[in-house]
Amino acid sequence: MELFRIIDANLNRAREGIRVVEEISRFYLNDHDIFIKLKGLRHQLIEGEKSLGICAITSRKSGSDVGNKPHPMENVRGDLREILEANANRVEESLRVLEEFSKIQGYSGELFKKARFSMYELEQEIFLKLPKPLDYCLYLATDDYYLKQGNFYDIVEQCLQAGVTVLQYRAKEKPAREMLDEALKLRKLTQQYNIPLIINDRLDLALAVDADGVHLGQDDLPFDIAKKYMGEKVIGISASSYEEGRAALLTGADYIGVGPVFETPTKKNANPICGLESITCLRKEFPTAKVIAIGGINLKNAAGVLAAGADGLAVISAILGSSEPARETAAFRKIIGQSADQHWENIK
Ligand code: TZP
Ligand code: MG
Repeated sequence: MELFRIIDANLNRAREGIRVVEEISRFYLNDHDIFIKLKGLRHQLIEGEKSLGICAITSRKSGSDVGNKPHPMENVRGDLREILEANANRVEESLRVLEEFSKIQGYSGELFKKARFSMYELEQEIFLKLPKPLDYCLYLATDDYYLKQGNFYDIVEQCLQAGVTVLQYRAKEKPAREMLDEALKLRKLTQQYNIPLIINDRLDLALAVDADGVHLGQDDLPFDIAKKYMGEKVIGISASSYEEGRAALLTGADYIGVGPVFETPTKKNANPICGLESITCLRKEFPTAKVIAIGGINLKNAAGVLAAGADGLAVISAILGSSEPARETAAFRKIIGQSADQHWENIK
């Protein structure tokens, strides 16, 4: 019975989707109200099946279902919002199918329609409660040399306006007080533009200025200690090879900065260049990890770095050393946009 197979498949799909969303509300949000509403929705489906007066499971033929192969994108979920979106869509679509086909069975489908609208609302409610994932695509870091320039903060502001998505305060060889002053200025600017601020090396400073995250090198405080103080804030780790990157991701780093990928004029005593291969290997092994490339990145090599699998470009001199930093920033964003379009084309 084709009709019953459709109803069975969509009841299952809706139940499964609701269950996934339920787990987000229960374990990530600890939100009892939403959890109960979702549970109620699942029970409504049982009522719906009863109203149809059928026992859909008897018509199931999963093995011979021509549509039982998963879509390749089902294996890729970057964050909680993507899981929510995919599963809420699944529920909403299934409910629509149930509504339509139950009419053939002589049932109004009203219950499924109501459930669908409840799901739209719940999806939005949960979405707004989930933490916004960081966009690492253009990660600008500072350096002592540029910090000394008289118009430094104006330049940073222009870059934030032109499309920098994360700012890292990175300064070496400076008294803590001076670093605090500089970091506070950047904190103010980044808050104004709603851009996350990450502090390099120093956990104490990250906490002192209430930064969005800290970036730790291999010789800085270990991840576990930083985690104790940073809680849900971002912890990034530097990696100069595939092995270091892998270890950092397995430890729990929110993102890794891999490099130097090319020769860099900025970092003294930098590790030997690690090339793009390490990025490609890390991307293959950790499809959803945030892998940011650093070291010698410029407008000429940016597209290649992204094609190798980087989620973001961490840049110092190409932007801050440019005669027109804002224009350079915008040019980076253009390349990043084109690479993203290309990426989706390749997946299609
Ligand atoms: N870590 C590895 S390379 C590097 C850091 C901090 C410097 C990157 O600067 P630039 O000017 O973008 O090469
Ligand atoms: Mg460091």
